[in-house]
Amino acid sequence: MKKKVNHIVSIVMGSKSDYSTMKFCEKVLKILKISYETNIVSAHRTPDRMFKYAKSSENRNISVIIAGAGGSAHLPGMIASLTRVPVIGVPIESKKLKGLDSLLSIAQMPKGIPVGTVAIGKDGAINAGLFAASIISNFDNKIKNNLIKWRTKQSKSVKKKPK
Ligand code: RP5
Repeated sequence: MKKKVNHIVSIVMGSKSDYSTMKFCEKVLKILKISYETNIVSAHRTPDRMFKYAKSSENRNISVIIAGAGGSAHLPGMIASLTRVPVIGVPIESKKLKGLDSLLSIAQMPKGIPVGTVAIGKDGAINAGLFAASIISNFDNKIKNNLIKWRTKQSKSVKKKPK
């Protein structure tokens, strides 16, 4: 019989200050009953940690990586260059440029190493969790059903009239 794989999403962020945004990924994954881990890994402040983290991700059974970073946000691209695990980048809203710097740094990867990029801030963090769930639902029926239920609930919550 085929052994059931436990799909794990790995959430990383460049700084503790990113957690106020990245906690929304955790929230979504919890609702959808997806296993996850959360770590601080900085491309420029902890480059050795980043290298070890990315290099070990395939052997550690990680299905999707969600990487949040702000400013000159090279973390998602650097991780993606070191693993074939799909990486979703969350642009953190920076103080000076409101996250436009983060967005462009993550989205504008030159060809060869892709990073799936979501919107700046909380919406992006939520969508990153949902996107990871969509990827995992290709291989896991339990997660697929949880995602379908979540979407049905969302549709039902939208009123037909504004008042
Ligand atoms: C990036 O620098 C982090 O992802 C964070 O968004 C930004 C600012 O970090 P802190 O100065 O708040 O630690 O590496």
